[in-house]
Amino acid sequence: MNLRQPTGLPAALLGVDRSLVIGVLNVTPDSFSDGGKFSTAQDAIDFGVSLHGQGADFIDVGGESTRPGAERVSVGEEQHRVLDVIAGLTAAGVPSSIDTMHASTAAAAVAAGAFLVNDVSGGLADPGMLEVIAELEVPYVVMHWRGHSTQMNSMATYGDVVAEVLQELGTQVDAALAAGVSRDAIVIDPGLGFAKEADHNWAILNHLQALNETGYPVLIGASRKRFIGSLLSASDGSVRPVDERDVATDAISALAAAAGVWAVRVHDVAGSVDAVRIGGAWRRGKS
Ligand code: PMM
Repeated sequence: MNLRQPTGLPAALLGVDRSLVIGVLNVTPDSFSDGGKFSTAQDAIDFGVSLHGQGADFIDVGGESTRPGAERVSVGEEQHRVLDVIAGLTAAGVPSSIDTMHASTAAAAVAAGAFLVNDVSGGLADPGMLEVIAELEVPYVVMHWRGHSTQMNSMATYGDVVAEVLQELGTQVDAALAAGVSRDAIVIDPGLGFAKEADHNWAILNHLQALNETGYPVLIGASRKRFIGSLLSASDGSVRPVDERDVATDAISALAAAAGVWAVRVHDVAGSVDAVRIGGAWRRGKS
């Protein structure tokens, strides 16, 4: 099927001919769907190992919540949360990535065994990030981003959201290339829910082909997000609760895989593992 892949993947992932499933492991007290879940690093490691056992290709470890309104955490606190977890996953043979906007956390996480840096600010939050990524020579997720969680809701204004996200992502990618990041290491992500209202997210999902046409592997993070909950509101108008959004997330994983994305980032791994296989067969027209 020849889905695009960044360079620098662990050997076990190189030959995988379907969209990858990334398991979310937030070691935070306040993430919107899974905050406060672990009381020790070992609990978090065990959960990551179990997600891998369910078929996650790798585990994305984050120590700073990015839910709308979230306050920043210090670099020290972030590293205290994530580094032992990454080291533990690495020791258990589970590939991991680090979800961080801090260059020093990216470097420390890679030293602890992470093979990819997932930066939801796409290089915009920490002026040192792009140089560090260029030095580390790891795959790097550049996500479309307009501002921090405390302010991003007020930044969700677009004329043509697809064109503007592509154009702004292009600027972020150009900055990464100018800093020496290899073109082949870059993954792009439209940043669903980040400075985007529900219909902005749906418009982007309706145009995944335009993201693919950039030539970069595409990552989609829709899992359990509010735009799913609001679409599936009950007749009394109440938004579908976060823990009842996994079937809908699986549907998005199938459709994203059918559109040829490189990876989906999800909380419910087992459902999306099935979903990307369905989407892959749909795309190929054969099993
Ligand atoms: N979303 C969240 C966190 N990290 N990373 C990428 N690349 N793309 C996303 O859409 C994304 C992300 C927020 O969701 P969470 O709090 O459930 O992790």
